[in-house]
Amino acid sequence: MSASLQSEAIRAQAAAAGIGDIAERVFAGERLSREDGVRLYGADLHAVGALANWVRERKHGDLTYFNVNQHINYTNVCNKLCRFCAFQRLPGQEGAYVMKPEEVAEKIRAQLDEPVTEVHMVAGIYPKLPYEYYLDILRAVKEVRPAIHIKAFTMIELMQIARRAKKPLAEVLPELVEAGLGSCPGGGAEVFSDRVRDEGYDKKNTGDEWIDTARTVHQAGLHSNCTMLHGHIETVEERVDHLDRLRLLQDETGGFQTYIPLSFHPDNTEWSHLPGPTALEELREIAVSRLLLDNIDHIKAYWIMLSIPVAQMALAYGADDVDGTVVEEKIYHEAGATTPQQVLRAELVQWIRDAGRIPVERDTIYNVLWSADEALAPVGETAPVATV
Ligand code: V47
Repeated sequence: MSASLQSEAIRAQAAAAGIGDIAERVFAGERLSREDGVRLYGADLHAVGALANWVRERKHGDLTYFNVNQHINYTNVCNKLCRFCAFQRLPGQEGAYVMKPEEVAEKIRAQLDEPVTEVHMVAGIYPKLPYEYYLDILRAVKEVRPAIHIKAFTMIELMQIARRAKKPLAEVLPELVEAGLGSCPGGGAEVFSDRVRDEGYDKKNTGDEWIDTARTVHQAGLHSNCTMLHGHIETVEERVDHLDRLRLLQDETGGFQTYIPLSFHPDNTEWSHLPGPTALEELREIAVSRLLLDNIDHIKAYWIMLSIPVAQMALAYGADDVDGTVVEEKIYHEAGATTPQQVLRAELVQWIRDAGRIPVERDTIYNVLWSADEALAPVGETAPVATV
């Protein structure tokens, strides 16, 4: 279908769904308001999805990004007692663990035969861990695999690390970078609303503190991602407020690379009576975020929590990234995720192709390493990266 026929079809679909005015603003490249955001949550999903897909294709065409990564959760000990979390353990509780730096190194060593370019390292908040521990685990990773990009520490962990260092975060970040930190993941943001925080995670830092920390990270020259944990007790207005606050910080710093809607998984949590989002709600979350977050380049459909079929659908509802090979995932699997712990690079490539998109292997900061699109990078069946 030609581009103008496509936008005519979307225009008609949007008009029938009562969001014709929003579609016109999207086509004109205008920023959508909070009120528009609330309306998008109430309108026909497929009309919202078609509009989001139009934005996705204008930004990225059919390109769909993935990476070859590995997750390490260095401790599950945590003092935040978040009601949505099945991963946390108290010190001494059965199943509680803290990895020694050598154990972290061993996890990296075990993947040396794989073309891994990123380690994603997040964990609970265990106040007994000294500042040096965090530097040591970064160094341990780099010693085994010097070229790997370390994406580590949520804003919540960074606040804890600075507390232990007894220094402002702005002074701590260069030391973490010196030890190997490359960028920061987007977790720990949950929903910024104080109401939701009071009910669900009142020991966690506030939304304002999360935003201030992300600002400091970006001002230090580091990129980060951002997230929202949706599908529990939050309202539509609270979701829109969360997205708007991310958008405002992005206007200021430009430091966010990717937004990832995280679908709440209820099993083994204090919120196990809640159902969690349906696949349709997950697709809407992807679509609304693509439309509201006009200043964030990428929207990630994190296959681990969505399932591969829903992630494939999400590539037609606004998402352009699917995360990576992962290897060993604990946070969602403890909370009932039934997806595999790992997919192979070739499988990721195939299912992106099966969804009608063009797979592009990226590094953490979106340099293209390999693509099925010859114009971007050499075509080949394996990534041309030697990361050891
Ligand atoms: O902060 C915890 C969430 C986050 C549950 O930056 C849960 O590329 C659903 O942030 N159900 C950590 N979600 C993971 C994270 C992440 C994941 C993938 C990619 C990136 C990235 C970041 O997971 C936590 C919390 O918001 N979480 N428990 C649960 N039961």
